[in-house]
Amino acid sequence: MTGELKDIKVLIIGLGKTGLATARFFARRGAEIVVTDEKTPAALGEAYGEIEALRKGAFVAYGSGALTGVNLVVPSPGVPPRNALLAESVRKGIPIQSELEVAARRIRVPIIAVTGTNGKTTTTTLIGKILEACGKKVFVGGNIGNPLIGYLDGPQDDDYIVCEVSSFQLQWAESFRPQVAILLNTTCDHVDYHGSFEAYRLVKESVFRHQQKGDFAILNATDPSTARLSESLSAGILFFSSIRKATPGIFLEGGDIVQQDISGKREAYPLSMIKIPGKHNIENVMASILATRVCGCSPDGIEKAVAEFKGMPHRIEYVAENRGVRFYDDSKGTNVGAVQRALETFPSPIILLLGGRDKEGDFETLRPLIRERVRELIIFGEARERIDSLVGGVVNTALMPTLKEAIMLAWGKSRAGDVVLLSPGCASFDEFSDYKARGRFFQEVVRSLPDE
Ligand code: UMA
Repeated sequence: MTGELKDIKVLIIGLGKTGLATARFFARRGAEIVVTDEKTPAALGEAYGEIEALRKGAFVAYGSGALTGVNLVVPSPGVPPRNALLAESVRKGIPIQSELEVAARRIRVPIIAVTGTNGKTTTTTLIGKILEACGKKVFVGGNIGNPLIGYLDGPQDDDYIVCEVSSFQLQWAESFRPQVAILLNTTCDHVDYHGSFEAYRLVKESVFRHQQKGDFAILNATDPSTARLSESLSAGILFFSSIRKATPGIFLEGGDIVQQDISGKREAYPLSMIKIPGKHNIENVMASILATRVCGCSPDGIEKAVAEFKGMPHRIEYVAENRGVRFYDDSKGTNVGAVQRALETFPSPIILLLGGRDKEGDFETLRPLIRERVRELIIFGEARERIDSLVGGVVNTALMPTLKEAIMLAWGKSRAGDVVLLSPGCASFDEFSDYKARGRFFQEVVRSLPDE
C-alpha cells in the first residue's frame, strides 16, 4: 500500500479535521503532500504546525501555484465544487477524490453508510449502539466528526464500520461501495454549495451507485424520488415508512413497528421502546432496525439498544422548564426539513427562533406548519430579512439582530404551556464557530433566565 502512494504528489485543500487526517495518511505512506487553505498559517495554529512537522514547506499559498506537479487532489468536504482550484484541477485533468473515496478504496471491513438531509448522526450513532449491544465490534465515523481515513491507521479489525456520509463527501467519490446504504430523506439543503436542489439530490443518491447484488439499499418509501430511484438499483431494496405499509421493509401497525420480508414473514417491535421524540425519530429507528437485522443482530438485542438510546445533543434536546415554559435546543436543525420535523414534534404553542447564516433554504414551505403550531415567530441573525420575506407575518413576527436578543424576546413573550424552540434552519457561522457552540450558548442563556 505504501508503494502505491510513495510516488504521488497530493494536494489537500482545506486544513480542518479532514485535511489534517488526510495529510497524516498520505505523509505516513511516503507520498509528497502539499496543503493549502484560505486561512493564514496563524489562523490555522496547531494544524499548520503539524503539517510543517510532517513535511517542511508543505503548506503553500491558496492559488493555482498549489497545483504544480500534483497528480491527486483531495478537497475537504467544505470546499464547494465551484472552488477555483477544483475547477482548474478538472480543466487540467488532475484526478479529484474525496477523503471518503481515498479511505473506502482501501478499507476491507463492511461499511454501513448513512446519508440523508436529516437524521444522519442519530441513525449512525444508534446503529453503532445496536451493533455493539449485539456483540459486534464496530467503528463509528465519517461526517459525524471522525474522518474515515483515520481508520486506516488503526488495527482495522472491526466487524462493521458505520459511516455518516454527507453530500460533500459523496461529491468526489467515484467508486464508493457500502455494503449497506441508507438514504433517510432528501429535502432542500446545501443549495449554496451544490448549485441546485437537483444536484444535491443526485449526489445523495450516488451512495447506491456502486452497490452490487448482495448489498442492501434502505430507502424511505415516502420520499418523492424513491419509486424512480428503486428501479435503478442493483442492491436488494428494503423500505421504511412511518406513514404507510412498506414491503419488503418496516412500517407502523397499531402500537407496533412491524418488519415484513418478501415472503410475508413478520417481526414486531413495540413503538414504546423509542425514547427519543418525533415521527422523524421513528423513521431513524426503523432504518436502524433494517440495517442491523441484515447484519445479523437479533430482535431482542435491537429492542434493548433502542430502549436505552437517549438521543443526541442539540437535536430537539430538552434544556429546561421555567415558569411552565419548556425550552428545546435544535441547533443542529440547520435546514428547512429539520425545522419542519422539529415543529411536527410539538403540538403545544411554539415560540420559534429561526435564523443565522442563510443556506438559501425554501422557508416558504414552512408556512402551513407555522400557521398551525407557532404562536410567535422570532427571526434573528444575518438571514433575518430574507427569511422574513418568505414566512414573516404568517403569525406574529419579530426580527432581532442576534440570537441572544431573540432568546430574551421569546422569554418576554412566553407564557406557561409554551415551547420555546431554537430550530434555526440556517448555518450558525454569522455568530458562532459551529452549531454546537450556538446550541451551548442557547442553553447557557436559557439556564441563566430569572425564574421569578
Ligand atoms: N476551506 C478552504 N476553502 C474552502 C472551504 C474551506 O480553504 O472553500 C478550509 C477552511 O478555511 C478550514 C477547512 O477548509 O480551515 C475546513 O474544512 P471543512 O469545512 O471541510 O471542515 P472539516 O473540519 O474537515 O470537517 C468536515 C465536515 N465539515 C463540513 O462538511 C463542512 C464535518 O461535518 C465532519 O464532521 C468532518 O469533516 C469529519 O468528517 C460537519 C458538517 O457541518 C459537522 N457537515 C455538513 C452537515 O452535516 O450538514 C455536511
